[in-house]
Amino acid sequence: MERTLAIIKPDAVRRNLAGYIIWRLGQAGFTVTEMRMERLARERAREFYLVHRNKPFYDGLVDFISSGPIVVMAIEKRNAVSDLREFIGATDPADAACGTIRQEIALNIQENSMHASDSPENAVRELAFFFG
Ligand code: FUP
Repeated sequence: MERTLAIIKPDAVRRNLAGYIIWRLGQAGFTVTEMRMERLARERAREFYLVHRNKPFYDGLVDFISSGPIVVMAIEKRNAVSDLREFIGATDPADAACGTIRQEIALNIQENSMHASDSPENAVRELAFFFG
């Protein structure tokens, strides 16, 4: 079993799609072991996305992720990290494969509905960031 972090982003929460996404996770064999709805303060958002601090989209990303409630989840499955990345799809919904969450519901490259840790090391770090 492997653990990873998933976030349902403000664009999806705002459109009442959180329940649908959680249902889809269950159908795909992911187990939600911890879950909380919260609104990220700007400073927490800046810290979470620190690796992107020099990217041109950093300020917009921080504004967006702190613009409304998110749902943070600890997810468990065999190969959870890579399987969840596959489940959410490519960053830009225009490039996301058929059947992925981002292809189905993301609005654009910024408002892309979900986050998933991109490596086992980042999964450990991001789980600690939200769940201690
Ligand atoms: P991902 O791991 O698929 O979420 O994508 P990245 O780590 O590359 O980017 C993190 C977040 O930054 C994305 F989810 C959305 C945002 N982003 C933009 O807003 N514009 C870009 O050009 C690239 C990423």
